Order: sequence, then C-alpha cells, then structure tokens
Amino acid sequence: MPALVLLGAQWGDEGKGKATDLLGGSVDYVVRYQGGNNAGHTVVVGDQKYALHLLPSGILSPGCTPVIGNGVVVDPAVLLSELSGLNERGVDTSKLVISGNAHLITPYHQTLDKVTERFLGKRKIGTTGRGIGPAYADKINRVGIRVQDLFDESILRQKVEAALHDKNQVLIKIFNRRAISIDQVVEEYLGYAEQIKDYVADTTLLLNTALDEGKVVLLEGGQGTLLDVDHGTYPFVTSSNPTAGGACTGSGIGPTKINRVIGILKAYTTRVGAGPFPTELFDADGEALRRIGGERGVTTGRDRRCGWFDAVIARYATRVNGLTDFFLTKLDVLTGWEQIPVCVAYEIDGKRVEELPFSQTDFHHAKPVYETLPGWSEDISKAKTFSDLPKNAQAYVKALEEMSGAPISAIGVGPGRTETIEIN
Ligand code: 2SA
Ligand code: GDP
Ligand code: MG
Repeated sequence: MPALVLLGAQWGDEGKGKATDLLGGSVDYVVRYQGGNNAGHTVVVGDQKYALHLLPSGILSPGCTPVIGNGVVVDPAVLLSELSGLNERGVDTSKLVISGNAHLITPYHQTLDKVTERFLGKRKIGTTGRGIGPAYADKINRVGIRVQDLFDESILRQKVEAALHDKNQVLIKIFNRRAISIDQVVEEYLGYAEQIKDYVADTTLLLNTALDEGKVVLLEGGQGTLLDVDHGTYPFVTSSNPTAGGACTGSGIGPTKINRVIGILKAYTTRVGAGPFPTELFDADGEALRRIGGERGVTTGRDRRCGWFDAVIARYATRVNGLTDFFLTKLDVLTGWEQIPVCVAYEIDGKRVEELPFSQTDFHHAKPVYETLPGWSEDISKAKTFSDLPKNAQAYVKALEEMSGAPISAIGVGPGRTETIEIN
C-alpha cells in the first residue's frame, strides 16, 4: 500500500487533527512533514480533548507509529512538555520517531519572530510567535541547527556561534535588545540531547522501507494551502510548504509513492493572522460562525476571522495539490441559517474572475460574488449516512463538491471521532 497525504485546503484549522485521527486506525505511520509547534490540531476521543502542536495526530492511535519528518522545525522544550503532558494522560508516546535532519527552533528564533512582528507594526504577519519563520530562514541560509547536531558538542557550539554571529548584531543594533549568550544556548540544548536521543532516526530510510514492506504511511500537513510560502497569500503565510509537494520534501517520500491527496475543507472559511480574506464577515453572521464553530486559535487563543465558503479557494487547492478528494468538516456549524451564501467567483475592478488571482494587489481588491443556497434547521449531528442529512444540507454538500473540483468522501457533523459521515 502506498502513501497518502492529508492537508488543509484553506487557511488552516479545517479539522486536520480529527481527520488524521479518524484514519489513524487504518494506517501504520503518521508523519508531520512541515511546520512546527505553530500548529494546533484538535482531536476529540470520547470525552477527552487533545490539542497537539508538534506531535503528529497519529500519536493517539495505539497501532500507529508517529513520525516527525525532516521538514519540521522542532522546539525541543515544547516537544518534551507535549510528550510528558500526553504521558500524564496515559498516552503511550514511546513509538515516536524524530528525523535527525529536522531543524531546531532555539530561543533566538522566538525572540527574532517577536521583535520582527513588533517592528513591522501595522504590516505584521500575525505569526504565532513560536520562532517558525526565523528557524526556516536559518535552514535556507545554511546556518540552521539540526536535531543530529545535539549529539556532538563541538559541532553544536560551532553552529550556534555561526548562527548568532549576525543575529546578535541585529538584536543589539537594530532591535535594541541584549545579545544572546552562546554558552547558555549550547548548555540548554545539550541538556535536551539525552532526553530525545532514543527517538532520533533516519526517518526517510524508515518510511521508504515501510512502504516497500506494504505498510501505509499518512503524511499529515499543518496550516493550509493558502498559508503555503510558495502557493499561499504571500507574505501573509507561514514559512514552509503545507501543500502536497511539501509532503515529499518534508518526509523524503517520492511522489510516485503517493496515491491519494485528501484536502480538508471547512464548510465555511476561517483565517487567523493578517492577510487578504475576500469572504470575511464583520457582522453578526461572522460572530455567530465564530461562536458556534468555536473558532479560536488552538496555539495562541486568538479569535479566528470567519467568513462564508469560498469556492475559488477550494478549486485552487484542488489544482495546486492535485487533490483526489475532500473531507468536508463542520457542516453542523451551519445548521440554523435560512440562507447560506457561497462565494463562486470574485469581482476585481469590475470584472468577474473565476480563478485565484496571481497578483497580490488583485487578491486584496477581490470582492466575493455570492450565490445563496437554502439552509436547514434540523440537528444533523447524529447523521450517519448522507441520506440522513436534510435535503438542503445534501444540496449544499453537492454544490460545494461541484464547485470545488474533487469528490467529497467524508463529512464532519461534530468534533468527535464518530461524528462523521463516510461516503462510498
Ligand atoms: P507562523 O507562526 O510564522 O507560522 O505564522 C505565519 C502565518 O501562519 C498562520 N498560522 C496558522 N493559521 C492557522 N492555524 C494555525 N495554528 C494555530 C491553530 C493558530 C493559533 O490551530 O489555531 O493558535 O493562532 C497556524 N499556525 C500558523 C499565522 O496565523 C500567520 O498568519
Ligand atoms: P486543524 O488545525 O486543522 O487540526 O483544526 P483545529 O483543531 O485547529 O480546529 C478545528 C476545530 O474544529 C477543532 O476544535 C475540532 O475539534 C473541531 N472539528 C473538527 N471537525 C468538526 C466537525 O465536523 N464539526 C464540529 N462542530 N467541529 C469539528
Ligand atoms: Mg489548527
């Protein structure tokens, strides 16, 4: 059996955690391939709710091996506290495997993330402040520190020295901050080495060997398509590739091994952080979506911006990821609206546009063109099959499927594992 990818089709928080957990019972490995502890993936198992930031959601499926791939940036302090938090709740985390090639987030990355945002003022990205951007910048700049560097003190020291050479100048001269002590960073990070060494392996070899043996590997994305550094609403993006291509580079699994790419798609749209969002609502409907959908950042606690479903974005996600199918989530949240507007195209400078504009300026000026679909008032949270849904809810799903360009293979009607309608 080959590998499959599960990723966010919008601006993140579509319900990837729940979807991954749902598939966790039928796959052998769950791999995070990008991002870091900026992610917040919620999994609800019975009456227990878990918020995972860095660990793959598959950690909650006993038969599954969770893997942190080479494309992830790892904050070791967060890693250890997330592990001990799960252990205290009785979750076995001993099978976790971490790539030796994954890069480390250090305290100076967090400092730089925060001071840069402050410096940008009104133009800020609205990052999670976890040091994600600066850690990826160091990776690309070839002054990053990798997990494997923790196990050689002399190399670790040389790399921290190289990384801090310029940064301390920037901190002192531009941001008026104190210099960061090389000794302190080295000492702190050597302290993590002993605690994480048993988890570290060559994950690319491990995963490809598993695939050769017929095992199933699920690649779990963080954030979402429109937050991709190449394909998203740059510069209002994260600093990695949540899109399907990132699943290959961030895991070392070749594209020929992947036969399914699932886009997780919320029945409406949300975004956290700054940047364009054509269907954003600033009225009572937006407030109601936020309240009913519980739209609050899992990592930072920020209110998420809310708006109607945007089919232009969904079509774009189908295209840039080569999606095979969608999981539609949070349909239950729309229960009670008499009419539900859906954005089918944009109007830009008086012209109707069907595809996502490639120009940032055009996207900022895009006004949604809505079609209105009839809503439903019946409680759908107990629906088990598609035909259990009220006719108008069925029509809403079918309309979204048609507009989005890939079949919908599952529908979420509540946060719990069992609150899902599987189609086929
Ligand atoms: P960063 O920290 O450099 O990755 O921020 C850059 C942009 O990416 C957005 N981003 C996210 N958007 C949605 N969900 C994310 N995870 C958390 C959650 C977010 C939270 O699950 O709720 O708690 O605030 C996530 N992570 C990064 C971010 O808002 C910036 O727009
Ligand atoms: P992720 O980052 O994509 O994993 O999503 P988040 O966990 O940040 O946000 C999704 C939220 O929606 C979480 O609170 C989930 O428990 C919840 N959720 C997921 N699917 C559904 C659904 O079908 N219905 C409802 N009501 N909630 C859902
Ligand atoms: Mg999230």
